Amino acid sequence: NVDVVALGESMVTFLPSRPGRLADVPSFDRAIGGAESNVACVLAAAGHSARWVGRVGADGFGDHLVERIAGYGVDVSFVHRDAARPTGVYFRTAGDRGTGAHEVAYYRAGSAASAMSVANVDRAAVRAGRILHLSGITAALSEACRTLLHTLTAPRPGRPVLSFDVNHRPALWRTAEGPLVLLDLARRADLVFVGEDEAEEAWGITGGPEAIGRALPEPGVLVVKQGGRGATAFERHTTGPETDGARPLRRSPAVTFEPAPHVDVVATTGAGDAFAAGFLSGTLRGLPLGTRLRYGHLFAAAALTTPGDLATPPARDHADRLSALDHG
Ligand code: KDG
Repeated sequence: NVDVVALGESMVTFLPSRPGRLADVPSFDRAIGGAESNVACVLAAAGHSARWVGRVGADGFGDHLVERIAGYGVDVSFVHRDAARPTGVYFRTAGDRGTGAHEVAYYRAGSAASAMSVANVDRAAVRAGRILHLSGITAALSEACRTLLHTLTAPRPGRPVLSFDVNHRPALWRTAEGPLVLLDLARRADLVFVGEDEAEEAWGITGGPEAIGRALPEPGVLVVKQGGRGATAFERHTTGPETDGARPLRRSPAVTFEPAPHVDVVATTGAGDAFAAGFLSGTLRGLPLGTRLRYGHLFAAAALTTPGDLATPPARDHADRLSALDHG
């Protein structure tokens, strides 16, 4: 049995050799990306067992992704190779120093991952973990991927804890339904990660974490990321009898805010994934809500201070010391 299974598209990522507009950057360095496999890699680096389920082309970029992700200690034995479709890739620029804005150019339409479906994904392998981690990116890839997520998030006995990172990527959606699809998926999850800015952009929610909490009353744990300021988590304990085994009648919420440590940001990409991995690591270890948020911040700090998506998280004893120090 595995701690966490993450399903989604991974891509070869091209990082700029210099700052500047996409139009001007002369060369790029190859790295790997993909929100869900990022979470799996960071969790594996933090000592948990993780599996990534995805689909890549039968091409060199596909080989590179599978080899690199396996190199983190992630189980890749349920990754399918598609002989007819390519591995997705994307290019990005360095963040503007003033605004942090950067350009992203995706080349992933019709990719192998966009062909993931209920017919070709081994659902038993996906459901084999204690936690199943999914994100809204997959829902944007294709109709078949949306149906797959719908199936995987349906309530069913023995379902793993469902962790969902909203990951709203407006550039990927080709229908206007994106925000509604994301809201529906978030409502089916047990644990949801969403940025305050994302909730405003996707759903027009402007009232901060409390308002997001009101819009998403279903998940047992809701984590609202508030950028450099910190993050707020709501945990709703079941206190009453359950209606049909799924929806508790009464819940007593606990709310915790944890400020983020100050770091000199090199690139924000991958920070949300590292945050999710840190929080999930704390969850797997049965740590209290505030400590889970601190782990999220510590893991995110590592990603924020590297140019690529992925950074090695602090070692467990180091993270434990840092998180306790912070409290003192
Ligand atoms: O969270 C980081 C991801 O955004 C990046 O790796 C690329 O998966 C990606 C996406 O679809 O944007």
